[in-house]
Amino acid sequence: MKTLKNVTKTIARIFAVLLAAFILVPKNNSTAQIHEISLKVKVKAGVQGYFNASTGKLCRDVPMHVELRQCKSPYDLVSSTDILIDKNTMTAIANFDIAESETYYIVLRHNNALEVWSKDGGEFLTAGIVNEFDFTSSGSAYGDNQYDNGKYRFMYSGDVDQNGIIDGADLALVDNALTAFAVNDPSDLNGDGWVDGSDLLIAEENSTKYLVVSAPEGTENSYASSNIKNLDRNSGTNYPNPFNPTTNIGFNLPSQSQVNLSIYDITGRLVKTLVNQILSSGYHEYKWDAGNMASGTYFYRITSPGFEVTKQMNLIK
Ligand SMILES: [Ca+2]
Ligand SMILES: [Ca+2]
Repeated sequence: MKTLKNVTKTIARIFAVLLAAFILVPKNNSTAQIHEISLKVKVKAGVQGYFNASTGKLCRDVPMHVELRQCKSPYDLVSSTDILIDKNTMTAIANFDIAESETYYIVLRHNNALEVWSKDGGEFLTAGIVNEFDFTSSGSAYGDNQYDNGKYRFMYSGDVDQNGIIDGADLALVDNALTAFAVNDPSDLNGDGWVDGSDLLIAEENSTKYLVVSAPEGTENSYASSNIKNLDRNSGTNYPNPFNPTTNIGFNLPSQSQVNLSIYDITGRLVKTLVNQILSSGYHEYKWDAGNMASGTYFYRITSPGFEVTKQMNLIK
């Protein structure tokens, strides 16, 4: 009888513990689930020149910035993250800190490639699962502005200054980096670790095609504002350098602002002010004619509210 009582007690205790666990566990799970539900997209993508046809793989892991943008004008940024595309699988999972199932544009950016938007109309992405989007298959990019190597489609290489156009300014950056034997530089257009003639060839080809970002109409402002991070690093470039007797100094403005661009000699003396006024957003370029100046090192300084850069250039007569 005593034993039966004990057994009943024990069973009652087990029930009590189970009941407590049953009450507590769902609470904990539901809290955890709220944080665990996010929007995940497995992205397949590559950059022109990074694909090694003999191995069938990218030549290195590729860092990318991924954005989700609204599907309607003005295509506002919803969320963004950075990913590292695996060179073997050409994929990476972008984990966005939002949980709304919705139709979005997926936008990819790489530090030397032309920004690419996903297909016209956007993609419906579901929170809580791993969605997939393949940028390497035919017709997967908005405007289809990708390089086709016969097997995959890749983001065009060559937009070194990240202003949305592959042009002479980018070509000059690659040329300068090549002359300086730069390593681990954004001008390494094919991702093999150094800047050489093969990179110059890609820049030359793409800059003569006047390649620009293909994006829905009305995205200019959002493109510029999301580009600020890259502008700080790349803004202000002159070409040619060294020069005789003229050189062109180019820079990007994310928004309309007051800009001063001035030239100084090696002693810090102001030589010339090329511009000192309010300029519209976008790319600007000014020519400096140093025909009456002596050979030597000069500096140009670009100042704008919240931004200042000083760079060196050499006049060799
Ligand atoms: Ca460019
Ligand atoms: Ca290279």
